[in-house]
Amino acid sequence: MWFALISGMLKLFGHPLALFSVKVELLLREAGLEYEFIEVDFLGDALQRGPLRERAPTGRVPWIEDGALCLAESNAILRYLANQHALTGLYPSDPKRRAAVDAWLDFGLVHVAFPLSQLFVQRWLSKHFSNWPLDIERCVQMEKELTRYLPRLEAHLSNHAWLAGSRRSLADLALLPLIAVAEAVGVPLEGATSSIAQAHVGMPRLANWRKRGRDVACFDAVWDKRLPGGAGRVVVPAGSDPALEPQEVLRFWFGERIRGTPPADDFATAWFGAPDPNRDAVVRDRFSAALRRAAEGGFVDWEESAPSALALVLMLDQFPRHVFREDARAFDFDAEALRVCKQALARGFDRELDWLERAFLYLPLMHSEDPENQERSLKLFDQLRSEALAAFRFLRQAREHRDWIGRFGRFPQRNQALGRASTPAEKVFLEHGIPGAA
Ligand SMILES: N[C@@H](CCC(=O)N[C@@H](CS)C(=O)NCC(=O)O)C(=O)O
Repeated sequence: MWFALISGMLKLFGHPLALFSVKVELLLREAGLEYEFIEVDFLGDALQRGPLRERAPTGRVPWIEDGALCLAESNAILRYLANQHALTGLYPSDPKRRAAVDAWLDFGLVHVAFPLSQLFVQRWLSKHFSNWPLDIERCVQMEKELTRYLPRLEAHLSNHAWLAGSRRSLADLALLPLIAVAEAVGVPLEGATSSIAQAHVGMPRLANWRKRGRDVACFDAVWDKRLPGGAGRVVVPAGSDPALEPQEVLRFWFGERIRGTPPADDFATAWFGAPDPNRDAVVRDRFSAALRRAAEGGFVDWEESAPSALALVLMLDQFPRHVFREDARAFDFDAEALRVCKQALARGFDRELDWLERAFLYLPLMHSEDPENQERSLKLFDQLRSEALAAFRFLRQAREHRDWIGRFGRFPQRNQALGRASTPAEKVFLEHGIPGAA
């Protein structure tokens, strides 16, 4: 009491959406410590200007003030609080056990928390606060870092219940809020939809550890509820890329054509001709930022009408094939394209489009390696051809694609890009068949 009167209550300077300050909050709640929370608008310019700038020891949140002590760096804060309040269950005094906690705290901060928080800023916060520019190169770098180190955590958790042994420790509290946003930033732990998950066929132990971590009494209150839809199921606000309109995508793809007519020759060449590095570069320059956003659900409002749903399908199904030619990432967006396509069909949007637009709306089905989707594709293109003779070319392609899946169960044309070994029969087909792109 005497101490509290002299020093005042512990102050935490942070932000409800700053991952590094959330981990401190988690410990304060877990330990039942009283504190005053002072929100620092780190997304604005509070750390560059204004009265708090001088007070922030490192120019970043979080920091705490405890009497005369002013301390930054989230891990240092966790250790200080654990020492100060004798939280030996979370931070053991035995040197060896403590070292294990320290090791995971450090590893977690450098190799996991840093890249994940960067992705969180880039892919999640930047959607809500448009003054944070999206830096795609940086995202790729951060994903690489995670691809290298998350599997280490996954492997470690295969024979440990918690990071530093059989009990939950500071290390778990430090990493839980970070791993909680994995899906929200495009790093799925379950299911293989991103390059990271594909490389490691999901990370079930990490996912399980996170589930158990959510049972930490205060976890939901502190963190989960702050993310729309709960962590991992973020609902991205509509229209997050105001610069791009569906019409721009449609004009780029179809030109100024009169509805119902066949495409001009140069467009047919662009769609069906040999790969053209110049066109790839144009698509990359104009649309790769939008593509990222589309993959993250940044254009959900485009799903609501026939023309904009078509624009979204073009973006997800066609653009990656230009931007990532000969690369596994060319197919990363297929599942999302297929979802948007099927939803548009369920809503009858194809009936509002002309034959050529419909053909492109149906294409994700043709690009699917699932035989059922192939059958559906064939039916739709057959129907389309019966309504517009000019759609014959698409019907022929639909037949070819269905046959390839019937024969091989997959598109051998993709094997190399996807790092799949070709079977002898596929090798013969690739060498002697006349495979088009799939
Ligand atoms: N290593 C520091 C990192 C803190 C940090 O990166 N904080 C972010 C918010 S999560 C920040 O203050 N960003 C402000 C900026 O980048 O200007 C820690 O663990 O506390």
